Amino acid sequence: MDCTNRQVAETLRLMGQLHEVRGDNPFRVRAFMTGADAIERLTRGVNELDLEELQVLVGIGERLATIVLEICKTGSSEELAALQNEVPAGLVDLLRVEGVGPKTAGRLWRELGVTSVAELKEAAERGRIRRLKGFGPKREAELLRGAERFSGEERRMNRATAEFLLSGLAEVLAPARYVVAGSYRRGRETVGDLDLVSCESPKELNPRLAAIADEVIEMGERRTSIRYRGERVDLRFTTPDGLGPMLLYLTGSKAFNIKLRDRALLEGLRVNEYGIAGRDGASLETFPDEASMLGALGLPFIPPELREDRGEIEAAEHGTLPDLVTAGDLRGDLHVHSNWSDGALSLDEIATEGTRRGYEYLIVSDHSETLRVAHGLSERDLAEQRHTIEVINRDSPCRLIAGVEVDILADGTLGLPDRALADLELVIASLHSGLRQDQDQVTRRVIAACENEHVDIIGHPTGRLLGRRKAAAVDLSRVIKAAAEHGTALEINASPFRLDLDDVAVRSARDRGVRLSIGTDAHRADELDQLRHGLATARRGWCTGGDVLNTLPLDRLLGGTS
Ligand code: DGT
Ligand code: CA
Ligand code: CA
Ligand code: ZN
Repeated sequence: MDCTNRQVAETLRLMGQLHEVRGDNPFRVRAFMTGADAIERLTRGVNELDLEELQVLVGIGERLATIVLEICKTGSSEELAALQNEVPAGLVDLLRVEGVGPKTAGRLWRELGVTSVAELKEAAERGRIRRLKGFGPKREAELLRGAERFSGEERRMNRATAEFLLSGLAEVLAPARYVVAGSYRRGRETVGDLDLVSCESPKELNPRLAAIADEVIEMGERRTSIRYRGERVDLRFTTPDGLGPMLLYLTGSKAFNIKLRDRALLEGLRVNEYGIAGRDGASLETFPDEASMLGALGLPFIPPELREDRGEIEAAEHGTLPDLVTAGDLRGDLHVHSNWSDGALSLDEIATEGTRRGYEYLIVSDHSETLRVAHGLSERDLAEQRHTIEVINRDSPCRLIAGVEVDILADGTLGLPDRALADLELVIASLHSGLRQDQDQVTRRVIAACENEHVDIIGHPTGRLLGRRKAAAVDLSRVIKAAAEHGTALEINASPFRLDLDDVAVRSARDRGVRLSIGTDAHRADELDQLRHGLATARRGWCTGGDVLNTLPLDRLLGGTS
């Protein structure tokens, strides 16, 4: 199993949290947490290290190093399985509620028997929490608010978690063939549950799923649902000649399916997950793939990212579907941090990683000095960095672009003087502070950045962190208008924890002629692979190659935007 450093770190963190929920030795809890941090900071892939290297390079003890090896190999560990067995699954959810740390979760569980968010809410409503030692009515109200807010979006997985679970499933299901459907396949920024379609026999797959399930929700010949690492996985069984309709159905979205079904009904056809039947219900026609099924309905293939009933069926009818941007169109990554600020990679390593990926260019966009927590760079640092970049560019096939991610300060000015910005090849301006300002104030700041002649891109325009921090109250329609007017690009930050702008905003930006810039915001090598998440969001926003800055050749990128 090919775990990324982040995945291993997240697994260790989960183990640390579960230990803490149990009230285990605080030193053991700390060991998991500091081990996780160290692995995230590693510049090498944790997969490549052996037991001894792990102890030396990561600075962890032998016991933890053994667990890391086990996670790398199997995606999980026996100790984690034992912890999950003991701690109710709902407690992991509870940890995601604002105001609930592992200690609180553990006490709520042991002292009040609370094992889920719903039970937390109930306990708070009944005034049971205020009676716990050290809690009180104020804390109770805070927890109640947290539990109430923990709805919809916050319960959804980000794409990194979804992919981690999918790689675990791939491991146990191999060599069986199956297709991932649902919102994951449509490229949604967050995923409620995982949906798979397989043509293999249930006899073959069901026992393997049962073996890894936290809980079997349903298990049968046609469908199986399990809970795996706390998340739901739905699998539908079909045959190769019936794969088309099943995949089309399970990919959704629901709104798309309903529109497709209603449209077919007008022509006397009945569509379901098994195929197309005449109105009399006579014979059912099956299809081996989606394209042939859509063709039978008089439609061309519609890319999954568009299937949201946002006009794509009408466009398909009229032959006006957009020619969506593809991975092959992207020439480079437009948001990367180096070890000059808070990244792990040296400039040399960034150039090597870019070359390895076949990129034409990679930006180096470190923070400006106003962002102290990230060791931001001063005007002088940037000049020095620029010099190093020029030396590397002499013999690097992948050209480094001298850029910066400058702060949009709370008063609307930028974290570096114009003089410094003018010396750079590409400037990203981002909000990192004052995210709670009122709508007008925060919107004016972003617009002022759009208006600055040196700013090329607005980075992660709303500042949201999926499931963790709400977007700032930025009025995107005003920002889009200003960006169109001044030729400023808006970023699709490709980090699976951000995906900011989102698909809907991307669509309205491109409709108004604003270019989108896809940047991974990578701080480590493995994060450079996040570009694909940003690409999915661009495609969901109906972007063609021409709408995306990263498709421009270097000379046009630098000449045309600054
Ligand atoms: P999620 O899991 O909330 O991120 O979103 P989806 O789209 O993966 O939704 P899910 O897992 O509930 O269902 C998978 C697909 O199954 C969905 O995209 C479309 C189809 N589907 C589910 N429920 C219905 C329904 O009531 N009617 C129709 N026509 N299709 C449905
Ligand atoms: Ca789903
Ligand atoms: Ca589902
Ligand atoms: Zn940033």
